[in-house]
Amino acid sequence: MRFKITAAIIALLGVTLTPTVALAHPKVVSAKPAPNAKAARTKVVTLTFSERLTPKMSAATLVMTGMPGMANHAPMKMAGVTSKVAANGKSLVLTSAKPLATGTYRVDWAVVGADAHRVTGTHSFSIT
Ligand SMILES: [Cu+2]
Repeated sequence: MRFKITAAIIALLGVTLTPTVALAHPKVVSAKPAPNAKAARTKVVTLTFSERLTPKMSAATLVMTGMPGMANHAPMKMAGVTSKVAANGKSLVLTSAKPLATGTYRVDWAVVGADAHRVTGTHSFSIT
């Protein structure tokens, strides 16, 4: 419970404190797993943005940034992960062929919204 509240506050701060470059740029409004969450094993990561995305110009990659018992884990791009804009037009869905192993991960995303500018960002979480 305490963790969920902390995660919610962190998520809220992240949204509030993100500098606004221009009002029209897409930004992440929700994510599953949530930002910095310790999530159960999954094959799917979903980032939902504040506006509709241009599917052809919007994609993400998944990078493993840490593994239990392995110090100085170099960021490793995960093979077998695809990304796609969902039917709602606002969610970018990453799907892994295999359930993600225990460790820490970072999504590197790049999307294009209504104003045609490319916007990039990252989203971090861990799998327990
Ligand atoms: Cu723009």
